[in-house]
Amino acid sequence: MEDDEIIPSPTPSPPRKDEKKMRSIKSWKTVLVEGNIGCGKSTFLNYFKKYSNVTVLAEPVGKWTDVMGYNALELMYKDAPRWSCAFQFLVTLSMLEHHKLPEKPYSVKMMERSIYSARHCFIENLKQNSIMPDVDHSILTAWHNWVDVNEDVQVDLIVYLRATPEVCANRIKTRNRSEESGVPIEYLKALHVLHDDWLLHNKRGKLPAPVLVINADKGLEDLQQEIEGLSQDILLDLLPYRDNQEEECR
Ligand code: TTP
Ligand code: MG
Repeated sequence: MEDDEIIPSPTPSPPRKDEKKMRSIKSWKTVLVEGNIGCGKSTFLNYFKKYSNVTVLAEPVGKWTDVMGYNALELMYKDAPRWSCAFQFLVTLSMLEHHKLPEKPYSVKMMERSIYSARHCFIENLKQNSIMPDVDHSILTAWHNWVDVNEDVQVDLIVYLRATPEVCANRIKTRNRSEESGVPIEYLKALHVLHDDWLLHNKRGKLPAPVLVINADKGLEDLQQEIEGLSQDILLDLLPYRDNQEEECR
């Protein structure tokens, strides 16, 4: 039996009226920044903070390390079979909060990660290695299926910062987040394969948006020029949306 069949998916409800309207006059876009732990997502996002029409939504790791005084990230690393389900619910909630933040007209929302990488990389890894109990996985999957069907999560571009696991391991070591001190290279290798399967090889179903792959083995400082060009593309690309809206207003 497929996991997805264990708990039946809910009946889809029609999109809300205002969501329909927003879609027809879309003047904003959402960009996801994805890639392995330590590949440089936060550094990449920081670069875009200087643009007034870009809203940068960094991953709220601080919230995950203090849930009413409990460090959920640390608990997950110390005892994944016990805590990974709770932790992944927390991650998914954080991501959904970011996906659903109201958009500003003529702006770009850039998010570190998404509900998609939580599902297709981290939860998938926990399942493939039988770390998360089946019942936990089934409930989490049912919840993700419900979101897929009922929430209007729009994405326009995925930037995949692709770095080799060894480079990520070095960066994790340098930044020294205490919870990650025991992260083994095998874990990074497994996540690397899962990111590739999802974003390069289309093994996890239809992608929500086109993927732009950046070789992140080079330090992002060395990629400055490439990122500069990319930022112009991302920002200028809003113009067609603006034209569409003007057309509709006529
Ligand atoms: P990342 O989401 O990869 O963020 P990062 O800040 O480490 O990446 P970068 O250096 O590129 O900015 O991981 C944050 C931590 O949360 C990491 O220890 C892995 C963990 N995590 C999960 O366990 N499950 C998840 O679904 C996600 C998104 C993160
Ligand atoms: Mg980060």
